[in-house]
Amino acid sequence: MNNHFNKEIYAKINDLFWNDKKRLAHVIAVADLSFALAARYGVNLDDAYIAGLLHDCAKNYSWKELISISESNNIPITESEYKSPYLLHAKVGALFAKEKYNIDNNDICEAIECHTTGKVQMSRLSEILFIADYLEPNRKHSELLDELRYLAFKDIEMTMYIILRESLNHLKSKHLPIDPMTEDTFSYYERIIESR
Ligand code: DGI
Ligand code: FE
Ligand code: FE
Repeated sequence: MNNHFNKEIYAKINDLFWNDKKRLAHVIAVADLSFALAARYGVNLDDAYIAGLLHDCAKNYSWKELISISESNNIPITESEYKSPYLLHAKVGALFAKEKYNIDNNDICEAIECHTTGKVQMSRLSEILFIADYLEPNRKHSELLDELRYLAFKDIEMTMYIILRESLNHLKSKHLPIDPMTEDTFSYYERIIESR
């Protein structure tokens, strides 16, 4: 019988977030939703579950720490990441997945690396993680969430398009700096939707 529950990584993530039960609940929920979406879209189930558990493994670092870890590991920092260093938790998370959690799987690391801004030509696994991060059941930041929770299982590209559109609108309304990667990813899905 197949057992997709990864005890070792689950235990490490429990230890990592021992004093942040909300974050722990979030990553477990992202893993569960990623697993379900992976089943729907024919993506490796273990990769999706592990990517979900690990995607925020660098979230508990300060902005200063994220910058210094990036610098000392030759992770290039963009202008936008200097303005909003929390964005680096995605790139640093991918590094930690490899080095601290021994994930020797580029698909998982790539999905973690682009889980906050997205990127042009994302893999299905990356799309799944991005969507699960936005839609997991603990999230309540948008009126559209329930509609998107149904849509995610029907039309993954349209779901990406709407999430990116909503995120950009949110960032603009709060006058937050926008990472060019987020804009490029939005334009990429906009083109896909328009060319249908
Ligand atoms: O780590 P999580 O909170 O679970 O989720 P996440 O990694 O998707 O990060 C969400 C935050 O990232 C949210 O507050 C919006 C922000 N974000 C996404 N794209 C951009 C961005 N922030 C800036 N400044 N610019 C972006 O383009
Ligand atoms: Fe994150
Ligand atoms: Fe997250």
